[in-house]
Amino acid sequence: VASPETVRPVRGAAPADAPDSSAEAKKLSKEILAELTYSVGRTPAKASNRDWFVATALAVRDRIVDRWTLEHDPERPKPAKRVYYLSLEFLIGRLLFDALHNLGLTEETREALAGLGVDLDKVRTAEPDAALGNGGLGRLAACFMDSMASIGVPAFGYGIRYDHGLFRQGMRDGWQQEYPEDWLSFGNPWEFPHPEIDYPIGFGGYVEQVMQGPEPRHVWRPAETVEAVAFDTPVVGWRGKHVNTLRLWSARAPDPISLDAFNRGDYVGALADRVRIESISKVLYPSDETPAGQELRLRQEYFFTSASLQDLIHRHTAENGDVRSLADHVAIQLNDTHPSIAVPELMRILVDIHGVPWAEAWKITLATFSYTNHTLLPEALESWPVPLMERLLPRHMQIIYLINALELEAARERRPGDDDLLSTISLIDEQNGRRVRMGVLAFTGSHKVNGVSALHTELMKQTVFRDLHGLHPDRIVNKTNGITFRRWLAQANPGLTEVIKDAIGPEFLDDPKHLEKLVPLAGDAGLHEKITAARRRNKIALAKIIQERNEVYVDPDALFDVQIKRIHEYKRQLLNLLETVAIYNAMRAQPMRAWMPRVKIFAGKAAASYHTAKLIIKLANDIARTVNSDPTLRGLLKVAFLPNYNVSLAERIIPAADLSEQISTAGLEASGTGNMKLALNGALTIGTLDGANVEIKEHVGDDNIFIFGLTAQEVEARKRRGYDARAAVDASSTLRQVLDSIRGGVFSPDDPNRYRDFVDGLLAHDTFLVTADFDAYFAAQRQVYKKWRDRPTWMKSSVINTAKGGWFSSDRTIGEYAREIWDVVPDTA
Ligand code: B1H
Repeated sequence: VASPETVRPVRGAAPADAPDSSAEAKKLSKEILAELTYSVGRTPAKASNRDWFVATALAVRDRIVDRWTLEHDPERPKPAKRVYYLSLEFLIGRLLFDALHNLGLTEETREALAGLGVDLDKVRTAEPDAALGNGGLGRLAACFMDSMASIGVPAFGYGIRYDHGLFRQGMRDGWQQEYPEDWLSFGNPWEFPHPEIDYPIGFGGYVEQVMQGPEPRHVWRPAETVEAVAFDTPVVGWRGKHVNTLRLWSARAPDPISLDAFNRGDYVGALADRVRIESISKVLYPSDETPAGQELRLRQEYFFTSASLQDLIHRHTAENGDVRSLADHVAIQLNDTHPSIAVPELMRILVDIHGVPWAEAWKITLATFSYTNHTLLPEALESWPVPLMERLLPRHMQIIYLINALELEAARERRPGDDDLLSTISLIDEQNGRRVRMGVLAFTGSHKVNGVSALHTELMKQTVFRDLHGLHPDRIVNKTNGITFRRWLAQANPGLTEVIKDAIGPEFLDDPKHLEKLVPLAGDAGLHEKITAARRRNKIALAKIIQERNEVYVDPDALFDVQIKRIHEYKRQLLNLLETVAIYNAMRAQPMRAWMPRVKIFAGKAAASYHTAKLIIKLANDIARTVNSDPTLRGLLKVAFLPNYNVSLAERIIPAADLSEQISTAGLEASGTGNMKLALNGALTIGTLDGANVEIKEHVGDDNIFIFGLTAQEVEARKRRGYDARAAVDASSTLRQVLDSIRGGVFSPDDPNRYRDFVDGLLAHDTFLVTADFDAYFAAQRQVYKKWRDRPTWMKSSVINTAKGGWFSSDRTIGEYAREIWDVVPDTA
């Protein structure tokens, strides 16, 4: 191996002393060195892993850009229709391996760097995670970007370029601490800033009527203007066939400084306006499922929505001339209600600016938009106070009133006398101090509205959108979520991927349906041995992370029982913790029984203001400390709460998991996507009949999943009857003991009352039916261990989970959106 110091970067010539490698690796090596020298400005001798990362990313980016510019070549025919995916969140994580894998350059790059004395795996981890999202909703948007580029749907993703993504989670004494995240501090080699692509975004002010001919026109005169500046990241699809664009907007003040204030000597005041205006794109709101409700959030929503609409209309009119043909060439997907102000904004642009008559503009709007709902939790349904909307977006508020009047009028004609109906479908909620219901707005302005799993879509029809569904029975459709296999199998789990390739050939990399070829091999002992060996390596790697971060030793041969997701009461991490304590009590009662070794692994962030979720994290850490240091257990039970869960940590945990915890209260998890990632990697699911678990069960079969607990219907019925947690606890001595020990301070000797109110609260109002499902969950866990003892049977189920995972590919999901919602034909050629 050449020592880095001896290699001289020369543009145009391969390093003389590079190892004898493939032509591609030689070429890459040369390009990486050139980037290191001329773009990063470092010599190999002085270069850090981060410098090498930037140089490698830039070299790879050049290859992507070549294809990107080809696709946007003015000589090439324009795509008939483009998709615009509007999302306040894109949880993309690291991009280097995405790009390398999709371009087929991973091994060549490894070789190129090795020739320079550099380890690709170290370079890989030098890339910061782009954490521009909270959880599943943001990660889904990132998977969709990958799939749209892979199956050839011409698309732009539009969002916000937050300076600070989701906070970093630290632990102090087992309590979550939030620290600012700083992904941009060393620059971002993937993005192209476009300071010349900027749009004015107005706020406040008033609306004027001006006469232009006989018809009055409304003109909004904003009090304040912010500039939205574009930053583009190319998104390359599988085998490099297509490259789409992720365009993120950054806020810029029109005036960098107030010279008046400066000249008066008020140096802070001179910058105050700029700081205030640019705060729009500073931070991602860290709330998951519970909207923040602050003015800045509404500003963020309007800021990126308006910039995106201006941009796509500009592109449309440049290519097609007339704005009235918009719906023929443009499909806009609203990722939840966060961009739903797009509905009145498009109406404003069409009617006020382009002079399109209202009725025609409304047709265009309906044909252009579609909306994805991601949750039914009542507290998650966004609404904005009318006075705030009137102040910030006065013209939009007028348009919302007009849309509402016309919709209510139409409904009144169809259902005369049904006043209850009118109050539920109204855009204005009159019950809670007059608020605009963003879900109703998005529904009303879209031709299709989708849920994210079969069950969730059914519940949408029966609950929040019941009356709207009655009026528009063809509008709600289902699009069960999916995940990109390229990241979540091939990149995250190369060991398993190789084993599968050996067993059934490489076709599954192009089309995951081929994974089904594993079904006839599911009982094959030789295959089990290879998969077990691959998973064991992943478990050793995860054990090392647990050792480093938590200072806890775990046995790689133990069952790794994994619950990784945002911390939420409805996701019921508490149920898992109660079972942990139950088994801890049982082990202590009979320490010499032949217990199977097990590790309970938790990870996830809590919203900073969500006190109960933070207390659950503390409880997990208290239980972990007590259990891990109890010598009577002989190390047979370990508990680890891994701090700072993010995409990169998920990529380490998922390939090492044996058991996947998907135990939300039925009816409350819209879909879940972690459930799909874990099953695909061969973990068995223990779960309720909730979200996409239902469909996972249908695909893998009842024998290959552990289903327990109340169904969504039963949950409804229990709640209607009035659920009494105390009675459930009285009926279960195991649960009684568990709750007594937590309440009494067994796990919090430093503060014995820490969990007293919490446990009392659970007994008084068990909103998420933790106590109702406890016995069933405990029994299901016993079934897990029964099967785990019979390793061939377990492994057979594991193989079937991987084999049947193909359907959960986001390529399948995006294909369905394209055909059934967007009316776009993917170009898979
Ligand atoms: C999901 C959200 C969400 N549903 C509000 N809703 C937010 C709502 O910042 N906010 O205000 C942020 C996020 N996220 C998740 O979406 C569902 O809980 C999952 O079940 C689902 O798999 C995922 C993707 O559809």
